[in-house]
Amino acid sequence: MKHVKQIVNPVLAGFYPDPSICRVDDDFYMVTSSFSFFPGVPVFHSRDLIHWEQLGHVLSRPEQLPTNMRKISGGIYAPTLRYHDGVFYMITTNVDYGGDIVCTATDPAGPWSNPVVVEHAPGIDPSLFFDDDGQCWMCGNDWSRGYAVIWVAPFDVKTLSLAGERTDLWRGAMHDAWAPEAPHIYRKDGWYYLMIAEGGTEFFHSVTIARSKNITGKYVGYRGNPILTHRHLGQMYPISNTGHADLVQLKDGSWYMVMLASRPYGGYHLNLGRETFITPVDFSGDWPVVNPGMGHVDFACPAPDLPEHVFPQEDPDDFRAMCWNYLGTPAPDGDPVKVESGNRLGIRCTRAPLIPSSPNEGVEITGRALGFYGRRQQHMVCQAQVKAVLPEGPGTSCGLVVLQHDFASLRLEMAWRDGQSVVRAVRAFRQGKEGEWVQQVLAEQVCGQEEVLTLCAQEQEWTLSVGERVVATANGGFMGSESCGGFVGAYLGMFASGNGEERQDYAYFEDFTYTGIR
Ligand code: 6LW
Repeated sequence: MKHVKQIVNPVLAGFYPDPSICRVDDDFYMVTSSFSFFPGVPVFHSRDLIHWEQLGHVLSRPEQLPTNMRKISGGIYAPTLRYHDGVFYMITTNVDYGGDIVCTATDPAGPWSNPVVVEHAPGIDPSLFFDDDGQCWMCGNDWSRGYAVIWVAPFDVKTLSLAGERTDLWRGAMHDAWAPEAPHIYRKDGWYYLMIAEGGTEFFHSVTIARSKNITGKYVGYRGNPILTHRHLGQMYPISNTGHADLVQLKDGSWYMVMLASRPYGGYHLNLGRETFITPVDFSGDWPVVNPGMGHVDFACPAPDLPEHVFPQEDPDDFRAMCWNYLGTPAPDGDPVKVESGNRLGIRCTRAPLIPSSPNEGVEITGRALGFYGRRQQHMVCQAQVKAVLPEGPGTSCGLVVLQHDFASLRLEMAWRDGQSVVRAVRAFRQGKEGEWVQQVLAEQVCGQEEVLTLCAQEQEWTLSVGERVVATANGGFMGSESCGGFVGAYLGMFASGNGEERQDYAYFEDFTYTGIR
């Protein structure tokens, strides 16, 4: 019996939503959304769809990625990655600065060009399609008329601009479908296939498809829509929210689909955010059949018949690794973070507090990065630990945080009280969907100026410790994106702040470790 190699899902664990994939000969490349985190749009590479390495980021220079650090789910929405005639194209939307933008590169590892704004392109989720005659087309969704519709227009790859009128193509499979978005066009057997997401990126997410003999329509929906959803499996099914998919055809003619999905745990809580999954597709007939014989995404699926290619992996605990992000855009020299070595960094005590006390505090601080440096939480059972050194002087604070949103985080914060250094366990949350933002001190203890801080999660049960002492425990369910909204996933990171005063003092952090169990 021939051993069939397996792909283990998620192939990108943690906050890696809205995946887009393309193939160039024997190499697969994939990008995901990144919102207000910097660098933006991570780029991944595989040769077997099993093993993936990160090559870098498309938006790796501050001038490429203006963001507002107080709009964590703003910035970069869904990207599309395509290749044509020696050039890679990444098109996405910076919802806070410019709208739809395109970057190009001849090497997906970079350098990538500075973004070019696509003028007069409405909506989000732009995609590019190169037809057999070399004509490029751009599609996206448009909400400007009070309802959402998928559109297409000719695109000039020399000027990176729209080169003709937009044509409305489809409003989705369901009557009055909610949020038709994430369009991609494919050409097969003389047909143009338009695959989209609809139902919204949460529990009702789905993938639907239509086709036409002409790229500008008329598109007719597949009677078997949706071709993928998990909404009928219930909220406790271990893989949820499947949608926002992209297809890739292999050299042997077979097809695979990448998509976002979430893993609820400790109840319907999506703390890890939307992750990247993959599954085979039978597209040998008129319409694609996702994971034939099963019809939904699973934690393992048959890998393609390709030689396995394992990549050397970076040490993710090394502060220079590509998994580390700022929230907001740093200065060209990296301020407010200075990475001194793989296991030591300083974070300057900037004016902005880690967590604002209200939605309006600090929003004017744009074009800056928060005094924060973090990496995605990728496991339900995990631990983050770091040695922290609190800077001198009243008003400074620093620590270790698990952050989902301005109003959804748990932190261990070292600070000064009456000349004495103390450590607080603080739960920041919002009272209901629209309520006030609260920072609840769960416990406070005297501590030294240098301490080892630990955040440990057993699913939704968090333990916050200093050295060998447990400071507090808390349930993390409130940090699920289903509860606090937004499009990101939890980060584990270090922070420092001058709490309203811009200071040149630095907090220092050493020997960070992240241990992920499952
Ligand atoms: C993405 C769109 C979506 O652009 O969320 O809800 C946006 N659906 O497809 C951010 O992930």
